[in-house]
Amino acid sequence: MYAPSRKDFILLTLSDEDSGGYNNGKQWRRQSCWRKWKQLSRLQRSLILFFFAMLLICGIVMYPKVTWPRSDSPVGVAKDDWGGRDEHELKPVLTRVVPGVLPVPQKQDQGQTLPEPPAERKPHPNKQSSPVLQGRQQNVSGGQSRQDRQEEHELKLKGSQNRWRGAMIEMEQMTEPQPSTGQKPRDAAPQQPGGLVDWPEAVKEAFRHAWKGYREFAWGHDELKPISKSYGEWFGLGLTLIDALDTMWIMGLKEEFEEARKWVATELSFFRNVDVNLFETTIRILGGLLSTYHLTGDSLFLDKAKDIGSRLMPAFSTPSKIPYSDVNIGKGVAHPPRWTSDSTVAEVASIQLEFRELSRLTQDPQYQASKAVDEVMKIVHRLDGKHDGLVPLFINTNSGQFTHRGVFTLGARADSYYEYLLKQWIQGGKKEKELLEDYLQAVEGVKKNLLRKTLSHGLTFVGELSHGRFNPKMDHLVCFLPGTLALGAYNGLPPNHMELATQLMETCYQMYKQMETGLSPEIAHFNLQPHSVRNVEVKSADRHNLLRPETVESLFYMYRFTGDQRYRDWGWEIFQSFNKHTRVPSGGYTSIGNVRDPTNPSPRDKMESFFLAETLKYLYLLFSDDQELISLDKYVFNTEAHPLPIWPSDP
Ligand code: DMJ
Repeated sequence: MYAPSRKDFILLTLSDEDSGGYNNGKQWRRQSCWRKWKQLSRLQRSLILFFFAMLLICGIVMYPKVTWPRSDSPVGVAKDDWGGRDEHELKPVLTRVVPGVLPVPQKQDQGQTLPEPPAERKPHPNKQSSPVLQGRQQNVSGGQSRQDRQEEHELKLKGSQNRWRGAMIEMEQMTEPQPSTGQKPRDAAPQQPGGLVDWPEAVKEAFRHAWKGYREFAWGHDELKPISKSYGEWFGLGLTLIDALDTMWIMGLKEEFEEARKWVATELSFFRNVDVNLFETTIRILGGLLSTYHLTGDSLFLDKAKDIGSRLMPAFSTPSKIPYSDVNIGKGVAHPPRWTSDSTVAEVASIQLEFRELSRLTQDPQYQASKAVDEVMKIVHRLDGKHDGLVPLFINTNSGQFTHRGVFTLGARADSYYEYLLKQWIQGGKKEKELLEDYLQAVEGVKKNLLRKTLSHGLTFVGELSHGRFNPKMDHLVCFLPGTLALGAYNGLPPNHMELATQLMETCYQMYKQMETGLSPEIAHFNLQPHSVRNVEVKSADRHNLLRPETVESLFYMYRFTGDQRYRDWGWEIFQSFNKHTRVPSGGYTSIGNVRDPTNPSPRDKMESFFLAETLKYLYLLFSDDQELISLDKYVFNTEAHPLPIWPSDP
C-alpha cells in the first residue's frame, strides 16, 4: 500500500542550561530569550530569520487574495452595493429568470417524480477476453524541460516516498485469469457465460468504483484526491457530482443518481462568494445541469441551470463584449485574470452551446442574443489575425482583438473553438452559415499548415505553427479532432474529413500504445526523421496523464459512424490501462505523473471531474450496442460530454 508521506524536518534544539526552576517573570523571559538567541549558532539564527522572512513574504503575497471585496472589480454590481457584507447577506446577483414565462419546450416538468433511467442493456455480442497489450517500448528518459516544474518537483518527492504498485490491479477488476490463487475473486468483473467480459458492465463497475471514492472521501466537494482519501476544491460547487449526473443516468445507476439529486436539491447553492471560471463552470456545471434536465425532465435541474446561467452573465459586460474569464457568482462581479486582460479563444468561444440552449429553454434571449454568446462568435468571425481560418490563442477583453498573434494550435487554448463551430451549426439545424464557413476554412487551414506524416511509420499528426515555424508537437487535447471531423462528415461535410479522421484516430491510439503504461502522455512530439525507431517522443515535463477523454471520445464517434470493431478494441485496451495504472484500491482513479514507467507511474492524487463526465461516459457509449442511447441524430455533446438536444427545425 502507500507509505505515509515522509516529512522533512529541521530540528532546532534550544538549550536551556540556565533555567534552574520555573520563573515566568516578563523581564526574566526577555533576558532568557536573548541569551538563548545568542547561544544559537549562526546557521540556526539564519534559518530562523529566513523562516520569518518567508512568513512575511507569504503574508504580503496572500493578503490581496484573502481581502474582501476585490479591489479590481471592473464590472457588474458596484462595489458599494456589496461592500462590507458577508456571504449570507449577499443578494442574488441578477434578477432570476422569472418563473411562469418559461414555457419549456418539449419537456413536462415532473417535479420530484423521475422517469426511469435507461434499463439495463442486453450484453454486448462481441465480447472477448482483454487483448494483451503489445509493442510497449522500453523507457527512454528525456531531458527535463519547461512547464509544470513545480508539479514535477512535487511528483518526484511523492514518487520517491510511495512506490506505486504499477502492476497492481485489484483482484476484483482483473479481466485475465488469476495466476496462482485458484480462488474466484469477490465481485469479479462482469462476465458472460464462457468467461467473456461484458465491456459496458466493466465500465459501469469502474464508474461505481470511482464514485465510491468520491462518495466516501469527497462528497459534495469539487474533486476527489483518492490517494490521500481527501478532496480538493476549485470552485466549491460539487463539481464532480454535477459533472457526473448524466453519466449515472445514462448508465442506469439509479440509486447513485437519486442520492446525488438529493444533494443538488438540498445542498447545492450558487449563492456563494466565490470566483469561478466562466468557461469551466459553463461546460461542466451549466452543461451538466442542462443535459440532466433533458434526460430526466426533472425541473430541479433546469432551475439550477437558470440560476448558475444568470450568475455568470456579468462576465459579458466588457468594453468589447468578449467575456472576462472569471466571475464572482455571489457578488455579480466579473474580471479578467490578475495578470492580463486577455481571455483565451477556447474559453470565450466554447460556451455557446450551453447558453444558447438556456435561452431556448427559458425563452429568454439574454444568454444568447446581442450582448452574449452569439455576439462573441460574430466578433471572432470578422477578426483580423487568423491564418487560413486558424485562430491565435488570446483575445483582449478591452479591444476585442486577437493578441499574441502568430501561434496556431488545435491544442490547449484553441481546441474547443473549432469543435464548437461545427457543433453550434449542428445544434441550430445547420442554418448558421458563418459557423460552417469558419469551420470548413479552419479544417483547410489545419491541412495546409499543421498536418504532417512521420516518415518512418506514416503517422499523420497535427502539429503547431509558431511565427511561421512548424513544431511537431501535439497535445492529447487535439485528439478530439478525429471525432469532430467524423461528426462533420456524418452531417454532410466532405468525405475527405472522414479520411483524415481515420488517420488521426490511429495516431491518437498510438499515443497510448507506444507508452509503457498504455496511457498517452499529455503532449507528444513526433519524430520526423526518416529512419526513427520511435514515432512518439515524450519530454519529461509532458509525461503525465490526467485521465483525459479526447481519444476515447473520438473512438466513440468513429465506432458509431463506421461500426468498425477495432475502435472498440482500442477503447478496451485503453480502459484496461486506466484500470491497471490509475485505479486506487480504496476508491477512485488518479491522474499519474509518468506514463513511461509502469512500475512507478507516480500517482498525482487527483481524479478530475471529466473522468466521470467524459472518459467513462464515452467508453460506456462506445461499448454499448444501443445506437439510440444518446443518438447523434438527436443530440450534440458539449465539450464536457454533456448531451444537448439538436433543435427541432421550424414547422
Ligand atoms: C474537459 O474539461 C473538456 O473536454 C475541455 O474541452 C478540455 N479539457 C477537459 C478534458 O480534457
